[in-house]
Amino acid sequence: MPIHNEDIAAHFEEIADLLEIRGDNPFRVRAYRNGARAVRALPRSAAELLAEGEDLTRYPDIGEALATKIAELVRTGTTQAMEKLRREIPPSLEELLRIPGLGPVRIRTLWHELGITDLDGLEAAARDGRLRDLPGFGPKTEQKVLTAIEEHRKKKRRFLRAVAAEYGEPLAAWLRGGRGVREVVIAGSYRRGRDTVGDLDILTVAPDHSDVMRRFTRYEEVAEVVSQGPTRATVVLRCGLQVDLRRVREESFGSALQYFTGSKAHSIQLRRLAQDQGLKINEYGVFRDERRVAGRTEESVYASVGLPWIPPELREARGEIDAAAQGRLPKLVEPSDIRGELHCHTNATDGRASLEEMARAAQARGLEYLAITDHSQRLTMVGGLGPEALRRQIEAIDRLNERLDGFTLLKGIECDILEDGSLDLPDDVLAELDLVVGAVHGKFDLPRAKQTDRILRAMDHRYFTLLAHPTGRLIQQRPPYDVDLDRVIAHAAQRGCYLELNSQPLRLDLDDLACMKAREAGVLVAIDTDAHSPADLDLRVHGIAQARRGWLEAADVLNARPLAELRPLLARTMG
Ligand code: DGT
Ligand code: CA
Ligand code: CA
Repeated sequence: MPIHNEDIAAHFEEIADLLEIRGDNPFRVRAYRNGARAVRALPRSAAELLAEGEDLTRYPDIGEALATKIAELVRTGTTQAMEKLRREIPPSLEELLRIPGLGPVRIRTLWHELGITDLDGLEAAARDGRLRDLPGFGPKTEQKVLTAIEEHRKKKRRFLRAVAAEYGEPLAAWLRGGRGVREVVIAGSYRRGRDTVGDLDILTVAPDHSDVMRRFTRYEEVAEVVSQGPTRATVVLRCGLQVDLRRVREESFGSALQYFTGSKAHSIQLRRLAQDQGLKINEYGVFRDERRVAGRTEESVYASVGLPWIPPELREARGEIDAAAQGRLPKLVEPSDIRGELHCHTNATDGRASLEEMARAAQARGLEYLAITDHSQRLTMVGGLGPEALRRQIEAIDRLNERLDGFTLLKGIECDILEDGSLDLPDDVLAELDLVVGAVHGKFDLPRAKQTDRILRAMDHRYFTLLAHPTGRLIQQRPPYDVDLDRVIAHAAQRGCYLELNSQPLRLDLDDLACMKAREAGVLVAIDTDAHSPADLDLRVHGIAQARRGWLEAADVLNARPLAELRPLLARTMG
């Protein structure tokens, strides 16, 4: 059974959750959470690396203890630590952690005092009024718990795009090995580049006698076959991700791809346009009366109604059909347009590689420049830089730049925006930098007007260049802070500074709609990776997908500029 890095990370997180419920040592809990992060940051599958005899302790943040646990998990599918916890603690308790308002301490109380081990038990107890007398609870909490359970049950679990890719791409590759298979494409929201997906919709072209459908239902990671037939099947993978497979004929491939890529709203608009022209579009083809006039390729489907092919990321019924009809579809930004990186960390703070390692890694990826933007002093937990430490880094960068050939390190800082909108470092040291990336890392709960003023004030600072992760959202974990983003965008346009689209799979912040607004306002967006290790530089694909959903062209992207064009754009913000 193959084990993905995401499985290993989830295993460690589960251990951390269970340890917390048990009330274990916080350092041990943190060690497992850091372990999960270190595994997610690996450049390749841990199982493959081990099979090749690699020593995992060579990778950042992986010590002997963690490496041993990873090896045990890869070898046996579990760890003794987990098995021991599962004997002590009902694993169903973990789901209770997903209920807002219930932390490990309360869950332990529920378990010890009332013997509650799962959601049904909790719901029954709340309805019977048995929660209100527990220590740390009350009638209000009881009511909140009931509402939260209801919300939780309604929510269908969605998967981060990066996680869906980790499971979906190997499955697609496996299907490509089937007899006579000509095409395998993951369609649906995944192909449209959405930041989360509900399920995967895979389309294949293969002859009737192909084994592709059986290959699908017998894939080793399938936990449940929901339905199966000669042309369609649905399975659920062990990780919980549902996958639909449809086998179509070659002459229908384009129409089926168009149909199953969606979005539904886009396809409805397209079909309406077709109807006006006496055509009928469905998943089998484009028809005039009963005669098929198109459908083999997606291009032919769009051409049949007089449109150019529309990139999947745009298919959200946000004006793309009109734009296509009027010949003003954007020429969307591509990975190869990116010339440099404007936000990254080194081991001077919470990054895991040295200045030189980060520079070499960026250069190896074809970039022309890399801005070093470690954290500022306010973030004491990660050893944020004060003026002296920052000056030492500036000198180190100057020295390294003399040795680098055809590549330039830019001097920057990810400077905390304090509660009153001032910056976390004095002007005299900021003045020595090429750029200042401002970021909010605390006081997320300020009221809207205060939060907005705080950020606008920071942007007005004479050395402010770029606003990092402008809304602070963590997908499915933390909502954006309450801020008037329209005003932030308008202010950036007026002030002549820039906004970031952070490519970390959990952030993707700015999101697609905000990118559209930034573009309309003429604000350049930096598609950054916020890399904490060399491998993180590859996260940009996710940011690019989001940027494309936001209609961004290379001309709208700050770091699509070569260094010579970038320099004056940065200088303009620096005093
Ligand atoms: P998801 O899975 O929630 O992230 O979003 P999608 O867009 O992948 O939606 P899904 O999996 O329900 O369906 C895949 C595609 O199939 C969808 O994008 C468009 C197409 N589709 C599904 N149901 C309908 C429908 O009732 N009408 C039309 N025109 N298309 C549909
Ligand atoms: Ca889907
Ligand atoms: Ca589906």
